Amino acid sequence: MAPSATSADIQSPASITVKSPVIPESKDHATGLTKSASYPNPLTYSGTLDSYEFFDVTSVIGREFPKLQLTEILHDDDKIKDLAILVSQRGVVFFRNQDIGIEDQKVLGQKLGEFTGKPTTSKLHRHALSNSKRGIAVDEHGKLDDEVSVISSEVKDYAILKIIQVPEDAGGDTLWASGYEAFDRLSPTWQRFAENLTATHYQPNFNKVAAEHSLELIDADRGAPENTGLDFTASHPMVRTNPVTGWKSLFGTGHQVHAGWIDNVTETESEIIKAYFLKLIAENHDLQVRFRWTKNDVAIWDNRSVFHTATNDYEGKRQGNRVVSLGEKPFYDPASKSRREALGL
Ligand SMILES: O=C(O)CCC(=O)C(=O)O
Repeated sequence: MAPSATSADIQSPASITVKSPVIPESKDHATGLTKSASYPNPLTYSGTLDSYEFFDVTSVIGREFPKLQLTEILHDDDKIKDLAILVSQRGVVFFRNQDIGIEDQKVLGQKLGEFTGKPTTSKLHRHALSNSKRGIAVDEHGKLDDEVSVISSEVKDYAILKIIQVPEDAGGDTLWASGYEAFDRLSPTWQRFAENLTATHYQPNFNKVAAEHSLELIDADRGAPENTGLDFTASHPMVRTNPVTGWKSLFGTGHQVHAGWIDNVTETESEIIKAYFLKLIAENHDLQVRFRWTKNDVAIWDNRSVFHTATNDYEGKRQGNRVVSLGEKPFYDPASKSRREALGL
């Protein structure tokens, strides 16, 4: 999947400003205590959503609930927790023609992270650039909100995107690629190699766009205490363990390292590694899922373990609201398993 031509903010926000990969803090649900000296245990889906009609869009990524309204389950904590686990397992989950409003979209975003043990200090993301200062309302009453990024053709753990206007012509699909499956496609030798790499994620476009258009970037209080500053660089493990599933995912590739680099190798080696990992997610269409939006559809995905891009192939107006729940600092647990290994595939 090639990086979007249009988007300066197509990022995993949790991944671009955190300073170093460390063992995460996580909340133990049994004791309510925060533990920082060990890796979290994966969570188990309890089956509370099985009574709703659903289908898997591909074998490795994507599930759709064609009839379920998110507002029906919003106040059922067991179902929301199960939903978060499903999103982490399937990468992205789709819902059609949703009546959820922006305030409930925010409640959902925060709950998805909280119920799966995100640090208590991680809230909803406030995007450095794509925030209320752009003056784009999130609803019909003209409401401006820093915790919502308006995705507009006219002027990103869990991300919830509701598309409220689809292009009148056609197109504007979104594609997601599975980082779990990308890791599983590597040879064992390259898997061990990747597990020992870190990459510096770097996003120079925010400062560039801000300078070009005389915009002010938010440099503090972007939803988590670590998420500050305007250099937009962070070194992260190349292979990230998803704390919810416990599965390994290829992480340091795609748009977020386009301007970045692989640490501790030569520049040439860095470019070769980046190019190969990008090829892996962009050219294997059988680890991707493509979603054709209709009005008021919602997609929820886990930015720790999937890559995504919009498709800029339409003429008409397209608009949506995105809420992102910030998670933990990226980490790699050497004892974690690949998805295929964990599922016995
Ligand atoms: O517009 C889309 O389809 C995707 C937007 C996007 O990149 C995001 O929400 O992070």
